[in-house]
Amino acid sequence: MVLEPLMMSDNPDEDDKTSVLVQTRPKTKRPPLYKVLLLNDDYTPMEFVVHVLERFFGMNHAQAFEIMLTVHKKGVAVVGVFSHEIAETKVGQVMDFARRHQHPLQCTMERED
Ligand code: TYC
Repeated sequence: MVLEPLMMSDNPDEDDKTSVLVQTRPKTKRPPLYKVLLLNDDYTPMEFVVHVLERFFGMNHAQAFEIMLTVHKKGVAVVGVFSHEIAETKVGQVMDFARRHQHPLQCTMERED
């Protein structure tokens, strides 16, 4: 009977084909953030938009009025940045509130890069 020699290298990692990835940096990846956007339209009253910004985005009257005017003039503005879950909740609250008052106000969310 001939016995094949069992070869083993000095480096134990070369013997089995499974390998372990060495973690170089500690993984501290933060979850993505989402911008909540308010869109302009021709019908929603300005006071209603100001109220929405005060009620759902915690703005004071002056801040809310300023952001409302930005949307009115530019067509869109970021009204807040949140986690995915909070952003979805805000969008839902605004869309629901606008629909209940029969205003065409649109609110969307967009992932931050
Ligand atoms: N453009 C609307 C008006 O003139 C006001 C408005 C502002 C509507 C912001 C929507 O997101 C909006 N009545």
